[in-house]
Amino acid sequence: MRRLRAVATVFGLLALCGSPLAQAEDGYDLWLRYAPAEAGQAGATRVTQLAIAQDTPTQRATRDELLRGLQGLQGQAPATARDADRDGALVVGTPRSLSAIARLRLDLDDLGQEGYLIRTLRVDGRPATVVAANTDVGVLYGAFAYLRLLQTGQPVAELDLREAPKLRHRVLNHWDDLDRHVERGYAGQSIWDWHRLPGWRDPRYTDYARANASLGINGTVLNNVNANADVLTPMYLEKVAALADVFRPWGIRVYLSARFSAPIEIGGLDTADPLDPAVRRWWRAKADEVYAAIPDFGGFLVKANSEGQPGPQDYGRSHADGANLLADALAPHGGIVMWRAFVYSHEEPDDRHKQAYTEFVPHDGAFRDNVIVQVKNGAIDFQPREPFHPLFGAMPKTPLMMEFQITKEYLGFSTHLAYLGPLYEEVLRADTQVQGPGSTVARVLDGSLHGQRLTGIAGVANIGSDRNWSGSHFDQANWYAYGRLAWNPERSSRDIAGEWTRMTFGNDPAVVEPVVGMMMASREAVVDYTGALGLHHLMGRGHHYGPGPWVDGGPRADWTSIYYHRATPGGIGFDRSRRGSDAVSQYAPPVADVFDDPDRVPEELLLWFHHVPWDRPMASGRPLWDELVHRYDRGVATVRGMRDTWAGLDGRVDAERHAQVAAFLAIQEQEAQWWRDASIAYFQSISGRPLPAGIAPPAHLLAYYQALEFPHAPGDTR
Ligand code: BDP
Repeated sequence: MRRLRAVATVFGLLALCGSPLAQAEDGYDLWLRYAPAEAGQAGATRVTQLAIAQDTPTQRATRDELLRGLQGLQGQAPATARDADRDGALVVGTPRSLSAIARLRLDLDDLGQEGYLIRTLRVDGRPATVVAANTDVGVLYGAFAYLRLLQTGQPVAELDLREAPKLRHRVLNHWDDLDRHVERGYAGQSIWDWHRLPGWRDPRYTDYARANASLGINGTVLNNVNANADVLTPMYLEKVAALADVFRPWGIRVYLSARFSAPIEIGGLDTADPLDPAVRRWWRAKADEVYAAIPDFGGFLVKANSEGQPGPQDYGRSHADGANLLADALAPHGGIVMWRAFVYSHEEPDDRHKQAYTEFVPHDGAFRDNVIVQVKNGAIDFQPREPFHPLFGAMPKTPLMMEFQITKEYLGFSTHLAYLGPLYEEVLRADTQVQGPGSTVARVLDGSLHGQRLTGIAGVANIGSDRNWSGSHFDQANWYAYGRLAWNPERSSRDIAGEWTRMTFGNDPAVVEPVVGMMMASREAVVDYTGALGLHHLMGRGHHYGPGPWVDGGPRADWTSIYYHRATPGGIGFDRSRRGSDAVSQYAPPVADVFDDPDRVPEELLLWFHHVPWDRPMASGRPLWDELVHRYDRGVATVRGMRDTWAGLDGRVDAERHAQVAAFLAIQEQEAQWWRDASIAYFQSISGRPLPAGIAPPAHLLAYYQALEFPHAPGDTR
């Protein structure tokens, strides 16, 4: 993975600075850098021999990864063998792949198809570390876990770990178009080089698979939910099959976004009506064709009757009719349908917050067994903070999967440092209370609340062809955190931040502590400078870059900002209480009661659920207007603090990455200030209130901010 050029640069920099910390790194290696262990640890972690079978592609991938990792971490790769005959061997396999594992008679029952154990044991009388599982892929995950222990400087002398994923389908959603444009992508073009596939299999595809497998991500939807039917034509299926071949050894299945009207566009039919026999035949034949090319194809993801996409309602049919059509076609092959609940229609005048629930709850129980409904974390759209989506817990007879956004459409694209772990954790731990306290969103997802067996989670990828994959070094942490939480939604985002930091920047506590501190404060900073206290959907029109709280007019009210903040001289906020749109009643009664009451709703969500006067007293003692201004200021100040912290790490982090992060933090500070100033200028024009004492006025007049245009901002829709 590392480039020769990087090596050359290393020597150059070493000569210049004499410090190994100045080693140039471009971020391509992600959290799989396998940099030499810290002094003192190398001896303790020394693996003398690797006992592993090498018969299947997954076994060979596991071997290669372990050799690569151990070579990097301990300076020397161990010899490989089929049987351990030295003290200190790493013995890796399933009872079927390795007789040494079979002889140990380990209890692997509860590990399922993807779990693993890692134990310090005696193998044939010699001390050894064992990584065992029921399947090759379980072993692969165990191998990555073992390497992670070494990378993060954990003691490995007496190990006894067992892990199995809590969710079955852990997938990335790429919003990648076939011409390599990435919708809401801020890391360059799509990594899928469709034109050169299937002939050219870019080695990057393997590195992509390695990175995902290291987290336990086991599926990827290759194309945009705003889908082009061409991906289902024979020409593209051949390309998809080539990618599937690359990913298979790493335990990753491919899925495709299916355009509901494909039978018309590429099938020559004059309808896509889900109840039409010719349409049903077409999808069955298409599924057969897909599976002939890709025997382990995962299934379809569908965005239907949402934001102009075709769907079953075009024919007077329901979401269940549409999903079941595809489910029936995939069922003979074991495929699944991930049917999105991100729907809100043109004609519907009701609060957009309520529409998915209104449309889906009546169909609870009407979906086939191989359908899972994919629900965004909140009811609007991946805002910096949203309450959990009311569908979680409200469809006990239907499997629901989570959709998080990893790409930061609303949190500063790729230049702002915003660690999303705390956002994910906040939603996963939210208590729906549908079956009393403890009915968390995580338990809806893992199936334990309603006895679901089909479980899953999706993350809208932030991956592109930029050398560092995610557009910024810190955005790699969001891919990482998503993957780790997909494996176990109960984990703490702080622990994950620590793990990622160690693997990405090394184990020096003088680096780890401040970096984790920055990460943990960063999401709240974005909330503060883009609009705190439950404000939402305040960004620029279309491209969503920068502030646009004044956005009004255009094709639909719920694509404006004023629809959401409803600011008037008298007050601000969207009244979703029982006296307003009544969205609160979509939550279980104990939650609804809290959200309904402006005195009990968490202050962070006040303006999400209530329209209140500007002078409403807040917990701080300040009136609402002053509090809002205070939060805008606080957000900018936090970013300034992050810049200072990072500046203090100069010399402790390699120069190349340090410089880019420093430059991006400078952009973030400027843009946080812009958000703050533009927002204060706008809301002050409505509230008519003076700025609190000591608060700096915006740098420009409101008209200046309103006139800014960004015609070629990245990631826009087409
Ligand atoms: C919004 C994006 C839009 C997506 C849509 C979706 O702005 O580009 O197509 O969500 O999830 O966040 O379908």
